[in-house]
Amino acid sequence: MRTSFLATMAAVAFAVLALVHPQASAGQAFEVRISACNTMEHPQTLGLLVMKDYVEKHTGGAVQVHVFPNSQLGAELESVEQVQMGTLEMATASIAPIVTFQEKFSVLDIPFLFDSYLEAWAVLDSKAGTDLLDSLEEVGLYGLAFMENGYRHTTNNNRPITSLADFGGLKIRTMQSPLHIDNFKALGANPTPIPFSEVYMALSQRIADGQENPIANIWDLKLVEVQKYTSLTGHIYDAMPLVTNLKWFKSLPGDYQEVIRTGAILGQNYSRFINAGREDMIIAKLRELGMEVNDLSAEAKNAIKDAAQPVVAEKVRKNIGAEYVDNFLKAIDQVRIDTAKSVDM
Ligand code: EAX
Repeated sequence: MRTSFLATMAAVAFAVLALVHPQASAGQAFEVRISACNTMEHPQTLGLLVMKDYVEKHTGGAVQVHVFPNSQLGAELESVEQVQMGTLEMATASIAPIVTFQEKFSVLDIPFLFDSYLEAWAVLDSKAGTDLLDSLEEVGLYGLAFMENGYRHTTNNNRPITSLADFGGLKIRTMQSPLHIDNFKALGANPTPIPFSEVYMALSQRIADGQENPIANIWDLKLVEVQKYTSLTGHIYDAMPLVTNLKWFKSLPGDYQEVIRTGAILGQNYSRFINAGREDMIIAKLRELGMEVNDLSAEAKNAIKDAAQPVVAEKVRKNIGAEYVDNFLKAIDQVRIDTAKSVDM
């Protein structure tokens, strides 16, 4: 009797110790389910697989990572909601749905914010980007990394977009985002929000003339079958933050948290490189399959920027405060200055 009481007390003490000593991970096992809306071939999903390998290897298999593509566990918004409620461990989502949870991310929805992928990555990896990820803690989430989605371009069935005027009256599918809708209204288009999983169907049934997405999605969704033109408008750079439930993540043993954080960054970088590296190849394949793909002149891009950027930026300033936006713009300037300095002889 007495022995068993002592044994119970010892077990309780051990359990309490394990709680207050997050390093004590021996013998504990965890399952991590990640919800993704993209296909298994999309760069961000491939990045998640890199993370899976790293995490499983460096925890000796104690943390098992399961990647669910194609919105199998729900669309982006619902998946992040599940993570917030603690019924799902992780999810990735584009900036637009993330804005629903933390409005500060809307600074990234300002059109033509970054001049290149390298610039976008440098800013997201600077304090400006990590501050954004940290701000998710205010809503019970923990931001692990910015998986890549890429520059968003416009496809449609009516005409190649070579100037601002070509957007006129086009019915364009957008994400369910007030800022994206404002952006396309400012361009003279007729934006129609439709869920990601219904894009192909909406285009094939002519519910919309066109849509906008990065090259990887244009390819994965087989839009070549239902769209004639891809115009490389590059109006918004889009990342897909990988988020987890703050409380759940912090309850993990400290060494596992560290492995997951490192794995997420490796996966993020992999998704960036594979996406940027594949885009020209995919464009060549789209052309082979009969799609007309056009670039835009600098003048046309400037006219598009001038029509949309002030409208969206003004709204973002109103929503999250001019100071936050200005500080973010300063961080972009700093990256530009540092880049220029690095080639000064
Ligand atoms: O890769 O367009 C969309 O709705 C998607 O969220 C996005 O681009 C995912």
